[in-house]
Amino acid sequence: MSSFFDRLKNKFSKKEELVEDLISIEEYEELVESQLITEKFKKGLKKSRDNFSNALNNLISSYREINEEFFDDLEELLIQSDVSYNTVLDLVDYLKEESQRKNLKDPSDLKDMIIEKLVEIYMEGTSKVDLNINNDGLTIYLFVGVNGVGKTTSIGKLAYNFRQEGKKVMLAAGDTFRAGAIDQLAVWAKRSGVDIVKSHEGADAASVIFDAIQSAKAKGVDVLLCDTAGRLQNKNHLMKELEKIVRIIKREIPDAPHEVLLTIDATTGQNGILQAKTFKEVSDVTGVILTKLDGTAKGGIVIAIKKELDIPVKLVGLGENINDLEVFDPEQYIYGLFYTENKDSENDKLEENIDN
Ligand SMILES: Nc1nc2c(ncn2[C@@H]2O[C@H](COP(=O)(O)OP(=O)(O)OP(=O)(O)O)[C@@H](O)[C@H]2O)c(=O)[nH]1
Ligand SMILES: [Mg+2]
Repeated sequence: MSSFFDRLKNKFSKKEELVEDLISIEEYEELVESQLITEKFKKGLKKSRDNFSNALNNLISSYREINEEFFDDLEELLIQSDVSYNTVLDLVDYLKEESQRKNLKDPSDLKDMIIEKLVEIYMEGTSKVDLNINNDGLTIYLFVGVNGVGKTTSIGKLAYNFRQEGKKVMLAAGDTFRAGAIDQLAVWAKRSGVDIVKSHEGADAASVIFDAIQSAKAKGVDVLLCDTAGRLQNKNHLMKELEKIVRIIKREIPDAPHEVLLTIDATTGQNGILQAKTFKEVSDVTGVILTKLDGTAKGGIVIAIKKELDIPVKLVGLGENINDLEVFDPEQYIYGLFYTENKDSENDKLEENIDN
């Protein structure tokens, strides 16, 4: 039987579909679109992939046989990639048992097993979780998180994505706290070609969002994206402000906010997880946006979020450009993390042929 990873690879290389010449224009466009997304995941996860694959290859080639020391080094490597501690212990226990059971001696025999077990741990009960949309009227998303994680940037990118889908989008400048925050959001509104409701620095954030909801209703907006100030979980007055914002949104539309998206900077690693845990206790977080994956070599953080926070990752930031925000797809992610360049060169050639 082919391994999970082989099956994944077949799925994303789509060779069979390419050779079948009778596909409709819609199917063709869908195929090209899905390959573009695959490319983005591959590119955005390059650092993590290089780091992990290289380190794993080095480790494997530096040991002649499987022994305790090898497992210690492997543990360290995985922990450094931000796979959570408990997951690493489980994984290494499993490898020890399997290598004894199958009487394996050569470390290279463990390589596929490590990757496949990581995939299995991650995929346990996981599927792609779509963003919650209110089909009968206004959809409201609230963006929360500590300072500098990428809330405002993600709003700009998501606004652009929704616009591309033909939705009418509005932004609410609910960060009235940090100097320059309102202007920054206004720049994103312009870039993505959507409306913005704003007030002045120091204004009451909840009242800005209240005004935005009124305006969005009046103008028949589909999606309202609400920016908020970056706040540390121990700053009480900012946490109270967040509660007030949620209260006001609910008073206007009882089912809203349809998503409370906690933004986490992937480069902060385990620290980001700790912040997020406290955050989760005070707000009703419905999903995570994991930003700056392109800037970290520690893509294992996705596994830690799954295991320790139990909140679905809904969106990932794979770069700084407007089209670098993608809906999180566990299979695309795993593929981007583990695929190897050489084996795919055949597929790249096929892609070049499509482009020409
Ligand atoms: N490389 C990369 N950079 C990103 C990504 N997302 C955001 N950034 C950068 O991160 C920095 C901070 O982003 P902001 O959107 O201002 O973060 P914020 O959470 O709104 O920050 P505050 O408003 O200060 O709390 C900016 O320089 C962004 O360009 C990403 O996915 N990849
Ligand atoms: Mg911001």
